[in-house]
Amino acid sequence: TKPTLAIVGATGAVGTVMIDIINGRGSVPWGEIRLIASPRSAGKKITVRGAENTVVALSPEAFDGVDIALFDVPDEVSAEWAPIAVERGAIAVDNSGAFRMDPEVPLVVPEVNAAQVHERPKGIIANPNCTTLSMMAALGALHHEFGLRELVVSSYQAASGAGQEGVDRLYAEVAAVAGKQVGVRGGDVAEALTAAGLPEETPFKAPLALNVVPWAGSRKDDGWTSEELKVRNESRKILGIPELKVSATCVRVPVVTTHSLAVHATFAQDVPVEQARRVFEAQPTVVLQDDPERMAFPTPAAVVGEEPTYVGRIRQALDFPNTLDFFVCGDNLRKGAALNTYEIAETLAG
Ligand code: 2RA
Repeated sequence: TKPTLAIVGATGAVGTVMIDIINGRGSVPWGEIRLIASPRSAGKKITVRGAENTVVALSPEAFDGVDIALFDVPDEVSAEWAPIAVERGAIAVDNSGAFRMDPEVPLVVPEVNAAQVHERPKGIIANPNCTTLSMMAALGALHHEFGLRELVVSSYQAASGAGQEGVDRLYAEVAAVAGKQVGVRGGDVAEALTAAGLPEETPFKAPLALNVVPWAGSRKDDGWTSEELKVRNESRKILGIPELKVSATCVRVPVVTTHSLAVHATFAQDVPVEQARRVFEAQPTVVLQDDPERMAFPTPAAVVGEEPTYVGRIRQALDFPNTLDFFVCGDNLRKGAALNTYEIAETLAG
């Protein structure tokens, strides 16, 4: 019999993309697909692969008969409910931050470390944060070939990383400044937002329209943010390089969806650009878009809704040996969240 798949958080932002991905697949290995959400959303009807599916409320019994449960819910909900799903016999694949750095929970990007799905003493597999994930297909392929030693990255993170609330805020800010002479001396952006009646409280800590904000996530020690530490810790764990030197600066930009990263990566050996290109071309989940003569390079707006990671602007660093600079774009809601989680489930199903 075919395995039963459950999606916990089926009505949320990532859960919705997950169903979209499942609907777009040519075939799926699942018998039943069970949609689970908070009691508030229970009873809602959603079409999955042509059949009407009724959302059931999160409860221990909801996991009975489930083989693989995908969690797209806040950290505290995963922390409580993933172990319950495991008790009921399921493998939990969790997209929250609750288990990512637990040494007994593998952190998986299938094109980098798929075999680790089988090493799961707690019955839980974690999906990385979207910022790390957006560069992993590209970086994993290069590491495999050339041996990564050091990583310096700056992120350009989309508003949807902060959820629907973030998207709504960005649209409201853009509407508030549209057609106005602001962002110039005497035309303060923050004042324009206040004048338009926008609440002072924002998920981005500063105006995002006509601006960039060098802050994403929560405050950690010594001036770092949670997003920056996730890039460091998760990259080390996924690539299996515990001592990898990493420094990240995470920045929010006025983009709705798709995270971008400027990557400065140092390897154990010299990496000519042509060799890097060959590695990217051989990686099925990477699309190379890099032709300076034709101004071909990836941009986040063009990558929205795409499954692969787009790579461009590949250069050998002029002043740093064995080092490449390049730019990547990945849809933070797809490969950055729902798609990678679903690919882990596909890997489990064989
Ligand atoms: C963000 N990476 O972009 C986070 C979402 N988990 O805000």
